[in-house]
Amino acid sequence: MLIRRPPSWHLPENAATPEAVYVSRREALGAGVGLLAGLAGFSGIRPAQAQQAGDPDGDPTRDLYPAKRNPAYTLDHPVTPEKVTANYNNFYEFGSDQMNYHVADIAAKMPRRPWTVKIDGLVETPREVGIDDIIRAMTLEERLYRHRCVEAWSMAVPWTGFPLKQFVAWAKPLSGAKYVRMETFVNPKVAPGQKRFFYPWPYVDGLTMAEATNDLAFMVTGVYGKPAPNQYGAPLRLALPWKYGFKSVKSIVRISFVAERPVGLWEQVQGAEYGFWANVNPEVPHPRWSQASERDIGTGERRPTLLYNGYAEQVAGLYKDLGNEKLFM
Ligand SMILES: Nc1nc2c(c(=O)[nH]1)N[C@H]1C(S)=C(S)[C@@H](COP(=O)(O)O)O[C@H]1N2
Ligand SMILES: [Mo]
Repeated sequence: MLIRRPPSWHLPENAATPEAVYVSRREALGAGVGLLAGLAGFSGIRPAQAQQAGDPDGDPTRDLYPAKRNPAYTLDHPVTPEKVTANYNNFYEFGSDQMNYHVADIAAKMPRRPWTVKIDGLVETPREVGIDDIIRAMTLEERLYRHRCVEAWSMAVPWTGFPLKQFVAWAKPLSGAKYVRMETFVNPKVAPGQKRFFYPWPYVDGLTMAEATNDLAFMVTGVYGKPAPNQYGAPLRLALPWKYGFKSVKSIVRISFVAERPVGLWEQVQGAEYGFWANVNPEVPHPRWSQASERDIGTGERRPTLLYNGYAEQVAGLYKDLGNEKLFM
């Protein structure tokens, strides 16, 4: 018999998790790091997995790191330590929030190569390109970005990658293209979360062409000055720092230029709570929790949420004429 448990997607962790578990998770991320480091090897070195296909140290683009930092992108608070962000991941293909500890280790087993990206839809020449050919055709740079999850936690990360607008120009979309749709791989053999049929895999999301060609839209290949470990969405993920994190698709295998607005995975699952625009706004609460403040997963501090996650100057203009749209969910 199938026992159906209600899915607990995107619950704020203090509501979703019994207090005891919540507290011990915090301890593990803070005081307990030393102990866990001995067991699992924080800092990216996991003895048991170092030789696996998912090891970022064996990445064929390793020579491109560290890339030059773009000084235009600064932060008003410190970068979150790698040992924290590397072990606090939202990546449902590899487990739900309640399994945060394991996401990194399960994801580490995913082979990083061969990896091809299908570029299709309204483009001059639809094609499939090897990830290394894409990365080497772009100019890598490092940017310090804030990241705000819809669950009201945040971090600040040194991503390496290339502007999405550089990729868009290279892909040569046709004039009918209005949106960019991005899709994650499907492989339940390496991604056990994809055996949970409740979710309409593959993970999909998208953005408008105007958003995609805004300077801030960034394709991530690396983090902390090296190729990104799998749990961050290797070998290619999106970063849209003014939007809730669920818009930033991980481990992308397909990028389509389309005329119709794509419906993201979260919008499909729960359209009343997760919309297309998903811009960060402290004044528009999620139906089940406030967005007025956020918790920094590095320091544990609470700080006020900023409109467009602090990037209003760069992106507010994109939304000037969209008064009737639900821009903040
Ligand atoms: N394919 C895929 N992409 C995804 C997700 C996911 O579950 N699957 N989670 C999203 C959410 S909700 C967030 S907050 C970020 C988390 O990125 P991080 O683990 O690097 O912090 O990835 C986003 N991209
Ligand atoms: Mo998120």
